[in-house]
Amino acid sequence: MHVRFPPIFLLWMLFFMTANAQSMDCTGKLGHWLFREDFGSGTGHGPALPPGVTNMAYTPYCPADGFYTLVNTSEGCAEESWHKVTHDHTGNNNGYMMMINASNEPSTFYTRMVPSLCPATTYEFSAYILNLLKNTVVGPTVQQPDILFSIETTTGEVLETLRTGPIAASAGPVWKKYKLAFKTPDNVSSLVLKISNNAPGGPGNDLLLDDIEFITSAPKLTIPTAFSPNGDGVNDVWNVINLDAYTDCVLTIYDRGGAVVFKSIGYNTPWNGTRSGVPLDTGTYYYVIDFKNEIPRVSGWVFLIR
Ligand SMILES: [Ca+2]
Ligand SMILES: [Ca+2]
Ligand SMILES: [Ca+2]
Repeated sequence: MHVRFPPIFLLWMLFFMTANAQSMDCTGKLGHWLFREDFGSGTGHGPALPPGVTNMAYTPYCPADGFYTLVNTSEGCAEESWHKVTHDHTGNNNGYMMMINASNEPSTFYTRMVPSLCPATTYEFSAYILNLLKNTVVGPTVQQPDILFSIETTTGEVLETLRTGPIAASAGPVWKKYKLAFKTPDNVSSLVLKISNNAPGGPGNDLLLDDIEFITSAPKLTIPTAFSPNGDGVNDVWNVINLDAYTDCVLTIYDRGGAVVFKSIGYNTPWNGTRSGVPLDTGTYYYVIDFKNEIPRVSGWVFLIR
């Protein structure tokens, strides 16, 4: 392959690039979505959740206090005070979301075992919440949702929590993403997610929940834009931090003429500025990192200084 690249690399020289990508799973393969609850799709109200997932009561109608349902629209429910939400979080017109009208007592409204996690590994949990209440609904008794996400072991040990605080009502419908990172203990591969409402029911405290996800955490690459393989012991190799975690990745480095000067599967041995053992000249070189999965490629320029 022979490609000429524009000399825009100068702009990047003193900066570091970073890229988010997913980490390995237990077997050394790069990770994917581990768990996703999107509540399915269909017409009309969706079915009740499986036993044990919620302690709220199911209704195939607009939920009163203490009830939940699955809907693909909020149309027809409390239109005076609730936002009209005509599709789920991902924009799927038939996609369901969980519609919750909080119970009078604060309660855990979603509990789910998340199996098949790797021990001693960092994960990211996220979920989307929409406060159904219009901000024109005011009064001393009006409540806003105040949600607690809790990641626990199967024996109830709390690993990490995130509390939203009162989610302010807005003029129009707004999905808010909440996320937290946590690390599994050494010998733990199943966790429990609990989502609780800390505020009482009654007027307000009505919400939509959608797209609950667990993904392997993204070890951040730090990519130096320059290195100096001159044997002085300082920056003599191109040390792309965390790239060695991506054992399947393919790193290819080209000279300005587009010829391959270095290629590596994984990155156990950092590039030392040579081509087949012959030192390369001072100059800019172009790199492409292909993770060999759904993570987008990363590319850019690196400056070799002698
Ligand atoms: Ca959905
Ligand atoms: Ca309510
Ligand atoms: Ca050096």
